[in-house]
Amino acid sequence: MFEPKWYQSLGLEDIAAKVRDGVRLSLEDGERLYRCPSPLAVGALAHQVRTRCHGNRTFYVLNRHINYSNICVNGCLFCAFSREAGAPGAFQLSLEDILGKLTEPEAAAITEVHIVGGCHPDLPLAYFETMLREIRRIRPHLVIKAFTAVEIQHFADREKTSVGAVLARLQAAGLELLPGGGAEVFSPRVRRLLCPNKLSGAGWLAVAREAHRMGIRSNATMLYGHLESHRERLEHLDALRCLQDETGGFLCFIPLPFQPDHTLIENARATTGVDDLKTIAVSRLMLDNIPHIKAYWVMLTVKVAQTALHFGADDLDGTVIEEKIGHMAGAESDQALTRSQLERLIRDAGFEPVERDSYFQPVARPDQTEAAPARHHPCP
Ligand code: V47
Ligand code: SF4
Repeated sequence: MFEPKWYQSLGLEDIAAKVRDGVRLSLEDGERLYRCPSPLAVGALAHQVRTRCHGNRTFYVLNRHINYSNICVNGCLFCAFSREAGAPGAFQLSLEDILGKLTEPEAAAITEVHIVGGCHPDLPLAYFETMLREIRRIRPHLVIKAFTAVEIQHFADREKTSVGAVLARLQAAGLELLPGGGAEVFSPRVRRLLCPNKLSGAGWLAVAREAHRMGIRSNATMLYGHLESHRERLEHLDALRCLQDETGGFLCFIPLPFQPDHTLIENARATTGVDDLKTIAVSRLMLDNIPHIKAYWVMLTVKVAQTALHFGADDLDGTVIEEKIGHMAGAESDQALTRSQLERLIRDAGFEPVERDSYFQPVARPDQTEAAPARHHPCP
């Protein structure tokens, strides 16, 4: 609801008019939204955009996460998941372990598998090609969303080949989409302090650009709530917006609140609920060309994720089944949600739940009330 007097009293009438008219927001607009004392006003603007794009629909997916290994050469300070090879807690799944996770009864109805790991020093690209081919063989209809831009660049470096060549081999083996991890914040200042060994922000964007050029769609994330400033968050969003203008390849953006337990960041604290909701809303408002904003319940908590549906988010991710990266850093959410739990959360928030596939198309299931037909929305 556009309430001119409300926005006027907050000094945001020009931003409200831009949102109403579909005009792109500047970084300074973004800073003013972060400074606004009323999270509800910022949320209402984002809700306007979300409703214009998706109506009353909120998406979820039946999916399963698999981490093939946590052995990683990068040692990012914010990461409680990774281990050096041979260290206590280091793991690496066999192909049988991975296929077993996809044949267990809990995974029977999933339409997507989300596979990521650390930057493993020794695993050759052939291991990942076999993994994808075997998954394709046993579950031919599953969409395989796998390997962050950071892993893809690591495979290319290890094989002494190009990112394009790696992506082509993985695509031939069954890779369809890249998940959005590894982006953190692109700021070189923050990366120097928190993840100096990791692929740079420019490098992350270059891998996404190459994937999009090859027809591989991808997601994007932002890890927030550690050392970064609001300006650095907004610059991160702007870099994604610019690449999206160029390629149109991003499907979804996922703000990831930093989970501080067992990390190497001193005096780290969890984000607050208001920062989480404002960040969802500012993301929706700044990213005027990325269609979907995901409230990832694993890291936001289920309650904040549900509330985020009124602050610009239109997707809840999905069933997940098993999660390590957030939980090893203290995430308090459960490991899994069922379809009926997801639908209840969405309905209770006043929205219409829509089971989607990995490309955000509604899934029609013969055993369910028919999913709503795909409607074309004029934005993003
Ligand atoms: O790549 C690492 C981040 C990412 C912490 O694409 C942390 O649909 C919070 O990318 N606290 C993994 N975050 C999660 C991810 C993701 C999740 C769900 C859906 C999708 C998608 C992507 O989590 C990592 C890293 O950027 N991360 N440590 C931490 N302590
Ligand atoms: Fe490795 Fe990713 Fe953890 Fe960094 S965030 S240490 S790259 S697993």
